[in-house]
Amino acid sequence: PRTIYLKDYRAPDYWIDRTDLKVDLHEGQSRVEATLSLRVNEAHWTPGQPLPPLELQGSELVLEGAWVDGVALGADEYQLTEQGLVIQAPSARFELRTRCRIEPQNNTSLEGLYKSNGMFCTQCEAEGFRKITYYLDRPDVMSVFSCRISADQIRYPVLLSNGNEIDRGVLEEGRHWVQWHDPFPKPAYLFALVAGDLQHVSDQFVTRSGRTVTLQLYTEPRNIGKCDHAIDSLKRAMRWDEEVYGREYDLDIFMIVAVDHFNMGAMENKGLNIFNSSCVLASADTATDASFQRIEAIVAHEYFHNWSGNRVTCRDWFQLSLKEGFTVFRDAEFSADMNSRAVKRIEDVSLLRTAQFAEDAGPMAHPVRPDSYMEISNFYTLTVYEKGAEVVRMIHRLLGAEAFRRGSDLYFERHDGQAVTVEDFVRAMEEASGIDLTQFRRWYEQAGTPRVTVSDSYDSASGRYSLHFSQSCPATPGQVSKLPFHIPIAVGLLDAEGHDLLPDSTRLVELTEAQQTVHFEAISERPVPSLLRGFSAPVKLSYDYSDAQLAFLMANDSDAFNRWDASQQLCVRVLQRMVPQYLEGTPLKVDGVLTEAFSALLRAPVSDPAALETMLVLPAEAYLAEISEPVEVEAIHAAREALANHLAERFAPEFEHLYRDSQLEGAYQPTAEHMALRSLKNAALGYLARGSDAGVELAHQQYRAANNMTDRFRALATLVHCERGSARALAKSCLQDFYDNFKNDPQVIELWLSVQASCQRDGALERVQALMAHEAFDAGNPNKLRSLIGVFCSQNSIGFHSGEGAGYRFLADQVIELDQRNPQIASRLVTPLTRLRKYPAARQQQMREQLQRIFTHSLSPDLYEVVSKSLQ
Ligand code: B3K
Ligand code: ZN
Repeated sequence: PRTIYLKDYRAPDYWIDRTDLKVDLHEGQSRVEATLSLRVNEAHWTPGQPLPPLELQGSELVLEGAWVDGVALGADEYQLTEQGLVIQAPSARFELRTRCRIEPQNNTSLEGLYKSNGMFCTQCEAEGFRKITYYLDRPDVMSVFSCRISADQIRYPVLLSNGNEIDRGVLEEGRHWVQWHDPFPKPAYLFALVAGDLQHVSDQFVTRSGRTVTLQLYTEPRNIGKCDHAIDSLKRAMRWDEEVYGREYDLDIFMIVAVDHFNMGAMENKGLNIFNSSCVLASADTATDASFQRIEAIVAHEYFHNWSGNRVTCRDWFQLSLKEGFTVFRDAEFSADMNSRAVKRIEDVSLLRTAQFAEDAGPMAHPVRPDSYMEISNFYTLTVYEKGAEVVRMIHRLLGAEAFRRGSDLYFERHDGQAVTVEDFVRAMEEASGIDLTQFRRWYEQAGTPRVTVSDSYDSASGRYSLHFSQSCPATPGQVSKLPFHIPIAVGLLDAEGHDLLPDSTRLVELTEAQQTVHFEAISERPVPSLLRGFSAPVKLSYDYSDAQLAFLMANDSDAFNRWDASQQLCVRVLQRMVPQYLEGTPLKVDGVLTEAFSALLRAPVSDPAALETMLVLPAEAYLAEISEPVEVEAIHAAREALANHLAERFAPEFEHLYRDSQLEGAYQPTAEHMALRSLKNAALGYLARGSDAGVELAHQQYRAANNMTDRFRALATLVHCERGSARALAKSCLQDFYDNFKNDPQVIELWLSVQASCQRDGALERVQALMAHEAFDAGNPNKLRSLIGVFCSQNSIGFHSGEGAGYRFLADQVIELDQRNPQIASRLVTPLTRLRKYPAARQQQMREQLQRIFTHSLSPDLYEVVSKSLQ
């Protein structure tokens, strides 16, 4: 495959003002007729000169005919190439009609038009539209679409596309048609079509200017009882975008469709969002709190794209973070406003530190705005999404909420209906605020996670406290040396009583130099610094705290995020001291400071259950791996287990109280308060089951008595993951019971697969292989692949790395086979093998051998790019 470079960007030679599609759906061959109103790009052509050739992209299409201004093209008047269809334009404006055959029922890539459980649906971002018809399949070509769908009336009573339904009728042979028109010009990646035997729930939203919008959620009839939460979330998101960004919805109807086979979470097609069922359907009996919250966030994310992505779209795919980073920032703030702000921040930062930092340190590291790619599907990454959101968050912090809002208003107004760049976004922010972001732009250009090292000094005579900062950034592929970043660091200073010493409690320090010292005057005593409050920049910051200082921050910092961070850092330290003990074969010891800090935490009255729960969750093995070099898999696991067991034993009475005090009466409610109590209760349950057989029995009781999926599933997971002998038989019978009760519900079965895939007890690989042969597994469904194979390889470190490379061989086998059917998923699933350089030599070699074995096969561009870069 070839490499595409940002520096080679060139506007298209033609524009497509109108796109009229006729899609004739059949069980065998479907037909797509496309009529395009083309107009030469005047910037590339002067009258009198020959017109440039029109090169349309197309893939897996069978061309049946092409007509220019109504006249059929002869065989010598067009060329079919590897990329698509080339014709000579007759004039500066003309109409091209093409007719193609496609076979959606055989499309296993889930890109373009395909079938899921008997319904037709589409996924066009980034380059799937070219699998539907010949087109200028690039985001800077924006067109007004209409779409007439025809299909069998019995099998496909519901026919949907973007915009408004404008007409419908019946045809011979039991067929019918519906005509849709979308008045807003859009790139092809936002096109969508759905045909199926679907039911829907309907609601309304009145915009602040008084327009009534119809809201509909379509799904297969069996799921109709699982739609309310998504609709409620949608209404909250619509209101929030009006209040916080002044953005109103623009069509008269907004539709969501739930689809079981989907490569990603969801897709923001104009007026017709398509969702992975697991990211939209929920009921108390079948969905956990975590999935209720994820649904709220994703529904909001896709809705917010209507402005940040659809009304203002991307010029080219290098600008992907323009819409994704900004929209993730928007949905994170929405979730923070709807739930606990601190907990949302903690969850997002945990993900960033675990997975995005690992990406930044791996062979696929790239800037938030990449400057080259082979396959764009590989760049829907944590860097583009989550780090991109952190970059927007830093702009928000540097400008302040008001100037940021002026900036977003300017951006939306100035670029409405355009396909623009990250630069356009940053410039709007600069112009609206008067703040110079020249150096800040490096966040978009340079890959890698910056390191910030901090030391301090205090002069008691003058009352001057000084912080000395130095920053650097490790080399990443193609970028050896980096220039200093503009890094906002929120700093607080605590006195000996734990009170903030600074007048406004927090001061924003702006680092711009490689080395920089900042002074604080009139500081009455030597303070304990609270650094990077709220995680004000996506960096790795280090300051040489004593254990006692971390315990002090954990108890006293006024910044909730930093209280959590101090507890994590203290745990990390203790765990990192245990790793060499494990390797030397000496007993693992837990430091007393940590025990005391937990004692204080657990004996204090519970003011914020959600925040307390985050502190009871020990740093994940994946995070511990990210900060280790080389990664000692067994030692990390043993250390973490030992620490958890120590806490379980030491604080059994406290956990018992927490468990009893967090019980909820009455019907399940997915409210923030109830979710917080349930999460705290279930964290306590985990420790209780570690600590005693009575705790195991408690988990079993909870499993049986639960009136909601959160409590039931957490109890099941506790039993499955518990190392105590008394848990074995109970885990087995509950897993069976769970399966018997929920086997017809795909979302619940995903949970069932994932809890087993993540179980680290001996024989994990064999259990996963056995599950692949189980009727519950379906290798054609990405959710099932992710819940079983994905979870095993990325979350079951002991299982994946054990058996002399057996786990690596297993993953390579799966990826090789999957690449034939679904390259996007294959290329994502292979990720754990690409982290080979983190591991000791023997494992590294075993991982490399498997990557090399994959590489001997004929690969999709997706997998080729990831594997070749990992082997470099
Ligand atoms: N924009 C889609 C992602 C499409 C991925 C294509 N490979 C979902 C989202 O970010 O909202
Ligand atoms: Zn998005």
